[in-house]
Amino acid sequence: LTLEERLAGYVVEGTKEGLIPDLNEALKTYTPLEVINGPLMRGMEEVGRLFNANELIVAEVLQSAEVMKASVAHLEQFMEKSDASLKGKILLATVKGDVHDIGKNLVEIILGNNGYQIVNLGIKVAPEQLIAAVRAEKPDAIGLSGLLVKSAQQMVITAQDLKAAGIDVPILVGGAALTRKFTSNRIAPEYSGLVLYAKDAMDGLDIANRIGH
Ligand code: B1M
Repeated sequence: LTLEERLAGYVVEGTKEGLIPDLNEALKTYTPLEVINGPLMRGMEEVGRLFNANELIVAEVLQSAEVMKASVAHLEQFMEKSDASLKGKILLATVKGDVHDIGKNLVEIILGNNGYQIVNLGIKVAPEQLIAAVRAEKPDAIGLSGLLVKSAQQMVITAQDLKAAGIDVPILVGGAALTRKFTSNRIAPEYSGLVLYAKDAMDGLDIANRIGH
């Protein structure tokens, strides 16, 4: 197997045996983000496909998630960090009903390494919890993540609840179940502030940088 195939394979198989040496090997050719967005994400896509086809059970998908998390944790130390002064504070949350947090935590790393102060509220964050956090933290933006189809709908509800609470801080949304179109047609009309869609964590950073200017 090639190095790239082995890296995807660790995620698919849910095994860490040999993972770290291969990640280090990959860093000779690729940047940490290229390793994540390339072979590791391809592995995750395959996990999603196999799970959909009933060829993997949830416990196995969890092991794959562990491998992804361990890889990201290892690669993080090699990522470029900007020493720019603080650009702003961002609250991050996976929406109510959704436990997927690998993408959100990647967003935390990328934004955190690039001058943002991140308050990560975790998973299954209900609108009332988010509203309380916005009042306490006074963030410059709110980042919402969700991977389930029902999470896209939950983002609409969350936007409505934030608006009803008088909040108009820019919202950055992302996650596999969302699209730019859904964001502009369904979420944005329910909110009084900006609602922006990010397709991945780097896109999220670009958008956060634009909000600030
Ligand atoms: Co779940 N799951 N899962 N799962 N899981 C999906 C999402 C699914 C597509 C798999 C499938 O069926 N093919 C499917 C959703 C179906 C749907 O609604 N259409 C699914 C399902 C059904 C479920 C359960 C319901 C299964 C069950 O219990 N029967 C259950 C749901 C529980 C719940 O949430 N209430 C469940 C559970 C789990 C695990 C716990 C086992 C595990 C999650 C572990 C964890 O996160 N700690 C898991 C996993 C790992 C997946 C897949 C395989 C991989 C997700 C992932 O981590 N990808 C996923 C299938 C897939 O996506 N291939 C699947 C890697 C990650 C880096 O990508 O999060 O998309 P992602 O983030 C990307 C972008 O989306 C974006 O940036 C990142 C890349 O840079 N992004 C943002 C994300 N958030 C952002 C926020 C931003 C900006 C960008 O700004 C704020």
